[in-house]
Amino acid sequence: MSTKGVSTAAIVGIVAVIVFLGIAAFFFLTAPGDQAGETKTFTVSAVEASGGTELSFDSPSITVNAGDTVEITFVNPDENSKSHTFTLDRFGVNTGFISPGESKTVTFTATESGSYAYYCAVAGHRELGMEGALAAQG
Ligand SMILES: [Cu+2]
Repeated sequence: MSTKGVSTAAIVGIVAVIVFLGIAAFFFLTAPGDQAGETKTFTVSAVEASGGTELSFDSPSITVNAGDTVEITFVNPDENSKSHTFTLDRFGVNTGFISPGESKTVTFTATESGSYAYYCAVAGHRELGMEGALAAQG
């Protein structure tokens, strides 16, 4: 009987610890998430300079919170002469080739914090400067 009494106390103690850890984990895990989950919108334009020998994005960096829904409108202005893309491999984003005068909006969720490169996937364009970084904070 006394053996059973000890084991019952042990079980109650273990359950109490598990409940405490569960509550602690709930607050630890949900607190950062409260700040995420917003929708952030950006417009990124392709820039051609020096007769097309210097290429870039007008927004070389984009900052969001991890968990945010990110909506990017990629614009290839009419005055440009080449097609371009907005490609961000980590989150499976690719506008495909966008001709001068056209634009395309892509939407994705920045599911993980970190810094992720985006670039133009047309051969040679990334090397000429068409790259940037998306920072997902948190
Ligand atoms: Cu390009």
